[in-house]
Amino acid sequence: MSNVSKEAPITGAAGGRGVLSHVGAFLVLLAFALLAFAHLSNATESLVPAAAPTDGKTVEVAISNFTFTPNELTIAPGTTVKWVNHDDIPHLVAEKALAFKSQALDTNDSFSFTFTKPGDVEYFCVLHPHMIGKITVKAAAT
Ligand SMILES: [Cu+2]
Repeated sequence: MSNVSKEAPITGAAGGRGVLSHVGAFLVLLAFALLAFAHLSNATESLVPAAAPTDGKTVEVAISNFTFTPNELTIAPGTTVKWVNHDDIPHLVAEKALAFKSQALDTNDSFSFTFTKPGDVEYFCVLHPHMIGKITVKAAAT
């Protein structure tokens, strides 16, 4: 009877694993830090003029915290702008020279106006005249 002895498998690499898992943990932490930073950057985004002209569509302007958002807007002729009041107090949207004027808008009330003529339109809140906004009506480039 022969006693065959098998050699144990070599487990030399085991020593290095601790270091690798430390590096891995560091990378995970770094990824979280980057994500958190990206999130903070988004939170500081401000009132940017809204994007592409739309034709024959309705674009919404939110009234929130005594601010029109977006407060500058470029649209194509034929676009309807719909103001929606998200505040707990009434607001009243009017063109600077009163070319249009809403009723007093309670919470979640809205007012819509369709802009047909190219040009700049400035508007404000009659109840809070420091609330202002601007709409540029401009035909899309062809
Ligand atoms: Cu107001």
